[in-house]
Amino acid sequence: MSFMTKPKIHHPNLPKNKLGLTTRDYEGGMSTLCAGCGHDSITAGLIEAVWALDIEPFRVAKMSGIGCSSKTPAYFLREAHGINAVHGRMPSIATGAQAANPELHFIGVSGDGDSLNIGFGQFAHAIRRDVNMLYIIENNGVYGLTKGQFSASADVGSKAKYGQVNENPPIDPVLTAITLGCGFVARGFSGDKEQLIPLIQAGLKHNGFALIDVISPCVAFNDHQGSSKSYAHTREFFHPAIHTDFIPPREEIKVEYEKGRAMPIELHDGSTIVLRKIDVDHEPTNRAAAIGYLERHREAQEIVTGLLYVNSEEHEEGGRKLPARSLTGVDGVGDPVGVLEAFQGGCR
Ligand SMILES: Cc1ncc(C[n+]2csc(CCOP(=O)(O)OP(=O)(O)O)c2C)c(N)n1
Ligand code: SF4
Repeated sequence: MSFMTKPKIHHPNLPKNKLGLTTRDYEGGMSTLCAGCGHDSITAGLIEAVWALDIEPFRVAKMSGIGCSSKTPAYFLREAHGINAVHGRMPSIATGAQAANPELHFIGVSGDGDSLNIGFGQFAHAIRRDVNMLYIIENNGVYGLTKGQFSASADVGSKAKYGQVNENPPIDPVLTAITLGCGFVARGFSGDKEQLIPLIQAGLKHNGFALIDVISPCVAFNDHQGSSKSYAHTREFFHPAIHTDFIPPREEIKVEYEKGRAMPIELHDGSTIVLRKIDVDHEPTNRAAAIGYLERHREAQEIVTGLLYVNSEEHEEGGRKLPARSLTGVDGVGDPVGVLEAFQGGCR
C-alpha cells in the first residue's frame, strides 16, 4: 500500500490531550482514497477518538484485510503497530496478535466485502471468541477497490454503477453480531462525526469484541450510465494512449439530527437512504428488544444508528473468559510462538 507522509507543521494553539499530543500526532499518511469517500471521514473520527482518550499511539495495533476500507489504517496513528492481512482474514491475525499481547488496543478496520463476503466465517468466529478489539466495518454495499461489485450488504433492488439490480437478500452485520452474542453492537454514519466519535470511544473502552457498522458511501458510484461524462461513455468514444482513471472529488456528506428522528440522506449517486438515530428510551441492554427494534425499522427501510446493544456484565474485567482472551498468565506470554501453540492447543 502506498504511503505518503504528511507535513507535520500545525497551528501552535492546537489543543493538546493529557499526553501533551495534538490530533496531528494521531494522523497517518496522506489518504489515497477518492476525495469525498466516507472511509476518510471515519479515519478522521478514529484520530479524534483515540486522541481524546489519551491513548499513546504506540499502544494501538491496527488490523485490516483488503479493500479501500482496509487501506485506511495507513491514514491514522502512524506510530501504531499494524498489519494489512489477506482479504477477509484479518480476524484470525487479530486473534493471534491479541493473544500474544493483550495489553494493546486492537482496532480492526474492514469492509462489508471483507467481513460479510470472503471473511464472513472469520468475522463470525472472532465475535464468538470475543476477541478484545474494536471492529469497524466501513459499509458501502459494494467492493469499492475492485470497482463496485455488489457486496453481501447490498439491499435487494439496489442498482450498481452499470445498472445491474441486486436480487440477493443482504446480510445485516449488526443483527448477525447480536445473534452471535456480541457484547457491543453499534451502527454509525461516516457523515455524522458527532455520533461516531463517542461510539468509537465507547467501543475502544469495551472489554471484548465491539462492532461498529459504519455506513460509508462510495463516491465512485456517482458515475452512471446515460451520462456523456461517465467512464463508460468516455471509454466507448475515446481512444486513450494509456489506461487512466479519475474519480471526481465530491463533497463529504454531513448530517446533524436529533435522537429518535429519521433523516433521509441523499447520496452522491442521487439515491436516498433513511437513517434513524435510536430513540432516547431504547434499552440497549435487552437483546431481544434490540433485535425487535432493528427488525421493525428494517421493515420501514430505515437504517438505525447509535448504540444498539451492549452486554456490559459479561464483558467486565473478570467476566466471561473465552479461549481467545484467557492466555494472560499462561506460559509463553511474551513468546509469540509459545502463545500461538497454547492458543491452538486450546482450540483442538
Ligand atoms: C482472496 C482474494 N479474493 C479477491 C480479492 C479481490 N478483492 C480485493 S478488495 C475486494 C473487495 C473489497 O470490498 P470491501 O471489503 O467492501 O471494501 P471497499 O473496497 O468497498 O472499502 C476484493 C474482492 C483479493 N484481494 N483477494
Ligand atoms: S472506490 Fe469507493 S470505497 Fe474506494 S476510495 Fe473510491 S469512493 Fe472510497
